[in-house]
Amino acid sequence: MIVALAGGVGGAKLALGLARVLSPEDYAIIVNTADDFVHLGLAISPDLDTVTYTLAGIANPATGWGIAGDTFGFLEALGRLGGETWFRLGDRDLATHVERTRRLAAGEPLSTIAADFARRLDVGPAVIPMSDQPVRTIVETDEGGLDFQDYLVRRRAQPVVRGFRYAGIERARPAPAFDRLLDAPGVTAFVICPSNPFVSIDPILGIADVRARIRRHPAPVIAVSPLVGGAAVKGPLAAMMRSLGRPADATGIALHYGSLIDGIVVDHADDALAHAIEGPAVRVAPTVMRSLDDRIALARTVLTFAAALAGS
Ligand code: FO1
Repeated sequence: MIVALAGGVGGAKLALGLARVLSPEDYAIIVNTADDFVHLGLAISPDLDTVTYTLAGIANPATGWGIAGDTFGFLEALGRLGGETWFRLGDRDLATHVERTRRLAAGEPLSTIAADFARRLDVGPAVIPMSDQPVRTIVETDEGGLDFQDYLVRRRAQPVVRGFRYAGIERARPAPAFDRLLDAPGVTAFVICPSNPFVSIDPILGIADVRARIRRHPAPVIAVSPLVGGAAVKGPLAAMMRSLGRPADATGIALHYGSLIDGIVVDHADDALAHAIEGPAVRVAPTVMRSLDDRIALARTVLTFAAALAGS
């Protein structure tokens, strides 16, 4: 059983590659929910939807989020009424948010809804939110604390980042299916997908004693660096690392995860950095995923690396 930890667009690419090489019953994706927010009165879970749509093969290929070919009639009509249109909700995507909001209000746990949506979209592997309790990333910036989507989308990640808070994380517990996997002897590897460590992976690791339980589990932990050649493949990560005084490259990622990881996969562009990484084993391989074949090749690299570390 392979357990992947993923956030949004970057993580979803490797999550798809793994889905192509693993049988569904041997694979689960734990998804960050600290990007979630209530917008227009709707419960929005961007990373859950990005992973689910990507594995269902319906994600917008240009953005990685939202539904391919979606229309925006609702948003146009909302704009005419003076409503908030900065967060672009497509008409088909809207159905997900409306139905999730209804089922949450009826008292259903987020993980039950996520599992049902994945099943209805013919997604084989388990798509599991990190927690059924709300956790919200607050980005501390030079303008004060900003809700995550405000920072990333409305402000286009312009404010300078000073730190992060995860509101509600003290009360959060791993979702039941995640909790079971943390103790499952059948788990043979944990894969930290190339998502932003601060806003996509740390919220998952920061829940209760998740980090300690992963560390204690005998399965190897493999991370794929989301930074290639000192730049983030997607999103504001390199700028975040710099404003936090961290090396904005794969060595900074290895330092960030520290003793949690047994191995890290870095791109050929960072071959010269490989020797500077102390602690985890390093595998140099193509990590930029442009095509489906790239996603599958990286998945195979990760699984081969994990097997080698498990055997050692
Ligand atoms: N990201 C944007 O940069 N602009 C948007 O208008 C936007 C809308 C959106 C709608 C639904 C959804 O599931 C995701 C959406 N995202 C948008 C992406 C989202 O903000 C980020 O991908 C995650 O929160 C970070 O991984």
